[in-house]
Amino acid sequence: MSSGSQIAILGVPIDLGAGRRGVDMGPSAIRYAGLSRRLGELGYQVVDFGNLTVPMVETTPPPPPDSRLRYLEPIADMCGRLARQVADIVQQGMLPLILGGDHSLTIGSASGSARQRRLGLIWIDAHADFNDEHTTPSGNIHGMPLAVLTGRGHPTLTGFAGRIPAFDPAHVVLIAVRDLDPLEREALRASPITVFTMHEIDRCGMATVMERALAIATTGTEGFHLSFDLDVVDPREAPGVGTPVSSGISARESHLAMELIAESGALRSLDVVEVNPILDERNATAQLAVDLVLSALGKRIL
Ligand code: EXY
Ligand code: MN
Ligand code: MN
Ligand code: MN
Repeated sequence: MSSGSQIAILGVPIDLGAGRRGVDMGPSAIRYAGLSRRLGELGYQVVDFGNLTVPMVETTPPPPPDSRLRYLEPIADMCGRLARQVADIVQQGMLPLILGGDHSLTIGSASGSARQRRLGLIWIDAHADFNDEHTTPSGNIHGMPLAVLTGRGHPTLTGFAGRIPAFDPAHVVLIAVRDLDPLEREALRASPITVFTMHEIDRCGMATVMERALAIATTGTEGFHLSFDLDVVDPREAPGVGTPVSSGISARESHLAMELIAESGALRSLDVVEVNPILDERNATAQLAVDLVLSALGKRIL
């Protein structure tokens, strides 16, 4: 992706997939932090498509208390519309930059980006998001998108890429995970997905992990989709997230990951999700999200 190319911004203020309200304000907080202006300063042409129309919790019938797929229908509808719009953006030769909103949206964004091409997937997140309706402890669909995209998901949520799975697990990498549910852990260990937990990052360093991850996501593919969940960053530096987990990666490690992604030249689409500005008095987390997007799109210190 070189500057001068066109970036298509699309907000998805969904929070039905999460267990806590607030991430629906993520797209506004990220725009407020100066995303378009700063992308323009980097030399990109920016087209802001506004926000996808999504249902609100206040106007959506609540799911049964014991539901293991909370808000399944409205989330599946959102994902279908999002996948179509992202596929159109790709067809127009622009790079999709999707702003969340909870992580369920990536079922649609990544599927839409992969519709006409075989992509790898790099998932940077404190969580694996690898639950399905049989393993979930919460029923929240933001804990399931990686399972759905790699073929383990409810039929209503799969197929938005025009094939199942949307991504070959052999080209999928999960980075910086540190919070796994017991049944989710078993499923992940049995999966071909490559997992670099916080332990591997501590032992080998982010540069080595990213070099290995980029090789997996780009060999035999036409590039990759990046899904970056802001809760991967240590909550002391990114407090404004929906599901904070202690002992995360630093903002600097996050920048290094994004700078190496930019250097690969293989980034085809990205989403930044789970920004919850009500938990953040200075909009610092949204500001970090913008800084990291710029690093992923080629901003250099020197
Ligand atoms: N693993 C837990 C669940 O499935 O409910 C928590 C998931 C949090 C997901 C956030 C978006 O990363
Ligand atoms: Mn996530
Ligand atoms: Mn997460
Ligand atoms: Mn292959």
